[in-house]
Amino acid sequence: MPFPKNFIFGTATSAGQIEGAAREDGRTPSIWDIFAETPGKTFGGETPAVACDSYHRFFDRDLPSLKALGVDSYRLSISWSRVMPEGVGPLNPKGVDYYRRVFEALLENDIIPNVTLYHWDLPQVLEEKGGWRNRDSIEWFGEYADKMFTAYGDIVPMWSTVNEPIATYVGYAHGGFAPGHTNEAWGNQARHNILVAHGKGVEAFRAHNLKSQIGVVIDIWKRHALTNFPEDIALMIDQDERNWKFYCDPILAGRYSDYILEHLEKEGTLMEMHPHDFELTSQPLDYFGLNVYNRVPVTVNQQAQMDFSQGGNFLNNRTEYYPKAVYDAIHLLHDLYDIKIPIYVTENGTYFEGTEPVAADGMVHDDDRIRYVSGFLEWLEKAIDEGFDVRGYYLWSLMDNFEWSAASNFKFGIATTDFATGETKWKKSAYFYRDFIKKMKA
Ligand code: IFM
Repeated sequence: MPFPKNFIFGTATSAGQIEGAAREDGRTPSIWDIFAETPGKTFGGETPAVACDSYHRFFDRDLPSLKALGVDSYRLSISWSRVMPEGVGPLNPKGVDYYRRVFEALLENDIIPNVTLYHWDLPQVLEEKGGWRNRDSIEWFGEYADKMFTAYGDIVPMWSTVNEPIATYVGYAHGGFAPGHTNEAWGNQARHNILVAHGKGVEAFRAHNLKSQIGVVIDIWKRHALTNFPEDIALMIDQDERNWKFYCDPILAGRYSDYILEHLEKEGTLMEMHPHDFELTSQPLDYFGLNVYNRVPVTVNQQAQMDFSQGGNFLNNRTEYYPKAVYDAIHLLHDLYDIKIPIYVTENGTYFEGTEPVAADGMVHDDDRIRYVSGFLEWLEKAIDEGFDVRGYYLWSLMDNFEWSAASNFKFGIATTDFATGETKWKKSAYFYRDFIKKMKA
């Protein structure tokens, strides 16, 4: 059976990865601007100062590309420090006006703006006050969210609070992401606080009595034990608990698991939690945003782990080709949480590492990406056929962009971006996606 006629096909990006104009028109730096300016933190020392220059090129380049693709929706995010340069307090009229023009232009072209409030780019001024590890961040985010609902509540039909809160943990516990701290307890506190902040955002949304919808975006990378040995099963359980379950449990079940509470307590990294926190984390949502890229095979056998990338069903970037990941994740949300709200696949895509070869016809023939996306769409269709309520799919990403620490080296786009000129050019996968959408709508 084909996708339902009202199924939403879209593409996704985020402010910090595409906008550039990092210090223009009143914007102050985000944690990613500062982190990337620190030597050794990103590929080639690249920063998001210019990125795809979408702040200047949205109307003449990105919007026409979205129209030509025929997407129903565009998922993008607001740069907090562009609209609120001090993180809290007064709004920046130039920043606020920019997004209003973007959202209006999308709507005029029948493209639904699906707007994420926080996609990893905390204002640096707030990081200087402790950032996400400071419980005040819950109030800061609540204020920001409230002001965005006042500014755009009349025109934005779909909102999400935060994108992939695991990135906050990585940024405070492991150092690979901004702000670059390496303290496990900080990481746990930061990820707890952002989950409560998410709830504060939902609460603010409800207070506005809007007709639009609000959700959250969580990435599920299900672990699979490579063998049935108890050690591998235990590792799988442990990693599932510390990864996607850490976020899904408080949001969908209103609590952390006993496993995680006991382990963090033992490890001395348990976060400060207040009784009201879980009422906030589990605020009713209108939809669940699922980011799904792959599964993660695990084993205690180091040799097997190393060998894992040497054979089998792999893409050119040596990641496993496992499109059933989307079907598994949808099942898991039902089996584990009995989820009753619609699911949107808010991100799915793959990357090329390095310089993608351009063929004699001048085009990037990214057949691996087409294979990957087709596979995921097939499994998604199967889930829908089986009766699961999935209403949309967003391909990551509209164009090559600033892939965080990997900067321009990991290319997730269905269009190339010339970072020197700001020119973008469709890859073969963009034509594929355009034709696929057309066929589904026919
Ligand atoms: O580019 C990121 C995005 O910002 C969050 N989800 C995963 C993507 C690919 O790594």
